[in-house]
Amino acid sequence: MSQLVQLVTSEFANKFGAAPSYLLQAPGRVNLIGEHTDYNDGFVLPCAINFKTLAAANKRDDNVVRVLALDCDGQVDEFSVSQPISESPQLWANYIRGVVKYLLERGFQLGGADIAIAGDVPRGAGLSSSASLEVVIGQTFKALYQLDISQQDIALVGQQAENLFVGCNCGIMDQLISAKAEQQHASLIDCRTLETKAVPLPSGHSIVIVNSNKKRGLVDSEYNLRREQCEQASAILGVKALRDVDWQQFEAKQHLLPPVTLQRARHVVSENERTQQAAIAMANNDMSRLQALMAESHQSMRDDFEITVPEIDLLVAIIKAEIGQRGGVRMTGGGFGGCVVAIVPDDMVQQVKQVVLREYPKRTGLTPDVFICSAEIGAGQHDMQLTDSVISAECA
Ligand code: GAF
Repeated sequence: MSQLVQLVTSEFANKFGAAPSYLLQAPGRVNLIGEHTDYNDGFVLPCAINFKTLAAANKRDDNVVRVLALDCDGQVDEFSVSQPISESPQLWANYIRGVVKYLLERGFQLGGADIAIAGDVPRGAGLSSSASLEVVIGQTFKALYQLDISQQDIALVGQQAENLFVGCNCGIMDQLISAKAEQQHASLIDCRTLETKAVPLPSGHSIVIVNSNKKRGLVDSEYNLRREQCEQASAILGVKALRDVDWQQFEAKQHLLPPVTLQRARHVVSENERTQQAAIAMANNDMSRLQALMAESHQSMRDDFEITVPEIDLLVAIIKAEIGQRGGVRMTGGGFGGCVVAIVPDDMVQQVKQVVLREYPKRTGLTPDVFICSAEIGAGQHDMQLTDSVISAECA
């Protein structure tokens, strides 16, 4: 049994006085390309990773939900599904309350539950620890009360909780990939239709994620501001969303946009095209094309969308200098710190790791975490006995 399974099941028993009958999991994710395109109805290319949130759970006979958060100093939240669900002063608890509230609003009949939660998705790193928490809670109530709800709808409920209850206007990418990912594949997601297409990862390459450990500031306010700027651009261009503008149309109409809005729109329009091309390059194992697209994506996030920070640009430069044309690297996630993702030839992984561990601290005073990741399956039941690959994932 893995350490994480051991922790969550034994602490569940200590707290609630019985062994859990259910164990659910939902993974974090890394986005390979397609940043800030999801809320513009565009395209993204993420995969789920071998870091996840686990929930051990039992049904209760009453309407009380009790949640033990093992990653938050064992704090407990308690609320009732038969009373209006209000905000908790504990931030983590609102992800849970929000999901339950919107499940109830969709008409699902829920009763009480005892739940213990623990995970190993690095928090605040842009690897979707929040989405994995929302999705595992949706998954838990689906299992406990045999809800007839699709993985897609669990993702939508998670997004609703984050938008309306927690207050971050995120798109659908993180929840959808956590709920629906396929093993050893990335997913090209059309965020308008929510259609997903599995894309095999390039053979002979590994996904390397480096957490800059640069503390992220103002993430939600800057994120929400970017979203407003994109909406302003689509209003001026007379389209429903920036997804509806291709590069030619953008070039013809860009003079209508004020300077900053123009930059934001240029990122989104070009990123949508890059993302679709990257899916083709990946399926064809065309690494030289993929690396060029990832490099352009990073540049666009740095110069037009202005969501990178110097530490992230430095990590990208260090890795790029090492892998050259043989792999791709870019910032991943919402921005303002967090992680970079690299697709690295297997025979260069250790070398890249060593260079990052040597050079990055020297030049920033920060210690990075290097994760060599696999692409994992989306949320569902977790085998109580299974040895968890999460724990054996290689972490620097
Ligand atoms: C965050 C959001 F939650 C996603 O919806 C997405 O917009 C991403 O930032 C940027 O691509 O992870």
